[in-house]
This record gives sequence, structure tokens and C-alpha cells, in this order.
Amino acid sequence: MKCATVTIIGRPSAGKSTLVNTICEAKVSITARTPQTTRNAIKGIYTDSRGQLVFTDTPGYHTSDKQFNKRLQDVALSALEDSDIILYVIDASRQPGEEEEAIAGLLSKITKTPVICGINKADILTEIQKETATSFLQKQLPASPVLTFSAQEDTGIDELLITLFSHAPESEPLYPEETFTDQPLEFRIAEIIREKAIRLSREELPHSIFVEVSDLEYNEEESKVWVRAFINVERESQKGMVVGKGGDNIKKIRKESFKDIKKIFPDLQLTIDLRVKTQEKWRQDSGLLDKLLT
Ligand SMILES: Nc1nc2c(ncn2[C@@H]2O[C@H](COP(=O)(O)OP(=O)(O)OP(=O)(O)O)[C@@H](O)[C@H]2O)c(=O)[nH]1
Ligand SMILES: [Mg+2]
Repeated sequence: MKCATVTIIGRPSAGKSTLVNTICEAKVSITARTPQTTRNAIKGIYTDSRGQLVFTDTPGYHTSDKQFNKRLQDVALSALEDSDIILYVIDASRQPGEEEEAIAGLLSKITKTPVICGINKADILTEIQKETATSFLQKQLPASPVLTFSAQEDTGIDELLITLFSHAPESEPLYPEETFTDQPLEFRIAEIIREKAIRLSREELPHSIFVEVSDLEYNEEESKVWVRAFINVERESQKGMVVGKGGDNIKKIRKESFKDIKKIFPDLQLTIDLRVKTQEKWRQDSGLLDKLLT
């Protein structure tokens, strides 16, 4: 059997989380159009007859001096350590630019770990975009294989898995076959709610939101589960944006969250109590960031 840990790195919105979800055939990591959706090192586990690949999805690598962005960078960089394979995902629908050069430069210095390059979003790329990305990668990382796929459309993924397994060491699986993630339940629920809040809010809000699940209670006799969660924003004025007119928006967030959370508890009657709270300048609170960004 083969088994490898695979860290996925790339710019914000390259499609890293979509890729993990497609490979693992499960909602492991939340996705959204807005950049910097992922904030943690999130494991997605894929097992077949060849063996096991333990992916770590990471926050999009964004060069910035702001404390919050630096902390996200740290999460991504520390996931690179001790990984058997690095999968560098690029979105060739955007020009490479400075940020892509920073990541490629960083990866070119890594000699002990194989780096596989993946050009994502093949479904929307022109031939010129594919060629530009391929020549960028061949120049920056000449020793690395380059594959092209669409995480969203699930094309080219079999070839990617073949390449990853070919670089995987012989080893026993790290997780039981049916496991697809190692995230605690409260974290998965908080992330689902954050995804819906991000998707249902305007431009500036996604970065200002974090979600905490404060209570998760089971009543086994009555087959019930009860969740209380808080959507936290940075400023009092943002509360109204999350809640919406007459509570319209928060109702939508709750409804959409319910659909996904229900999949975690298919046999239980689910109740979600969702509230909005302000935590002034939470992105500058190092203690809180220590808890939130792991
Ligand atoms: N057309 C197309 N869109 C894609 C593909 N993969 C991902 N996307 C879209 O790209 C956007 C970003 O996807 P994510 O998976 O959240 O990207 P990410 O790299 O995890 O982003 P961060 O967590 O912010 O770093 C979403 O709107 C996805 O639907 C793809 O193969 N084709
Ligand atoms: Mg992501």
C-alpha cells in the first residue's frame, strides 16, 4: 500500500478547496468566489485500492503585511513542513504576477519534497492561458510535472491521482478507509455556516466574519440535535448587513446551513439557533487568532 501526505498550496481562489472536495467526494473544505475563504490547515483523506492520500488544504497564499494575512501565510507555510508531496495549484485564468512568483520562488527552494504542479480551471481556460501557465511553471519549477485539470468539472483528476500515487512512499494508511476528514464536529458546523454567510454577503463582509458554535446538544432518546452558533462581525454596523431587511438574510443563511448540516445528522431532528454578534477588531486580537487559525 502507498500512503502520502499532500499539502496543497496556491493563491487565494485558485480552487484548492474545490479540488480537495472533488477528490474526497465530500464537503471537506468550504469554498466561495471571494478570496481567502480557507483559514485553517484542513485535512481531506482519499483512500482507494492503491492506498491513501492525506491532503492538507491551506489558506490562499497572499503577500501582505497585515497581521491577519501573515497568520494565514504561516498556516500555509507550516503545512508544507513534513509533507511527503506538495501540490501547487494555479488558476491560469489570471496572469501569474508577483504573488505567483513569490509562491513558485518559495517552492523552488524546496529540494527534499517533490512538488507537483496543477493548472486548475481547465474548463474556462484558453489555449494561450494554458501555454502561459505551463511555461511559467516550467521556468520556475523545471523538475516538477505539470498537470491540467478542472476541480469543478472533475476532469483530469484521475491523472492527477496517478501522479500523486507514483510519488507516494510505501506505507500503511494513516486513517481508517471510511474517514474523509479529521475535523471536529463543531468546527465543521461553524465552517458550513461561515460558507453560507460569506456566499450571502457583500464584498467587504466575508473577511470580517468568523463563526463559533457555542452549544451542540444531543437528546438521544428523542433523536434530536440542537446547535447554537454565533456569526461574529467586526463592527456594529455590519450586524444589520448579515441580518438583512426583516431578518431575510440571516434566514437564508440558516436555511442553506441547515441543508448541509442535516447531512451530518441524517437521522436526527435538527434545530439551529443562529445569532449575530460584534467582536470589535477581532482580526487584530492575537489570542483569538491563536484559537481560530490553526
Ligand atoms: N470554472 C472553474 N471554477 C473553479 C474551479 N475550481 C474552483 N473554481 C471556483 O473558484 C472559486 C474559488 O474556489 P475555492 O476552492 O474556494 O478556492 P481556494 O483556492 O480554496 O481559495 P482560498 O481558500 O480563498 O485560498 C470558487 O468560486 C470555485 O467555484 C474549476 O475547476 N473551474
Ligand atoms: Mg480554500
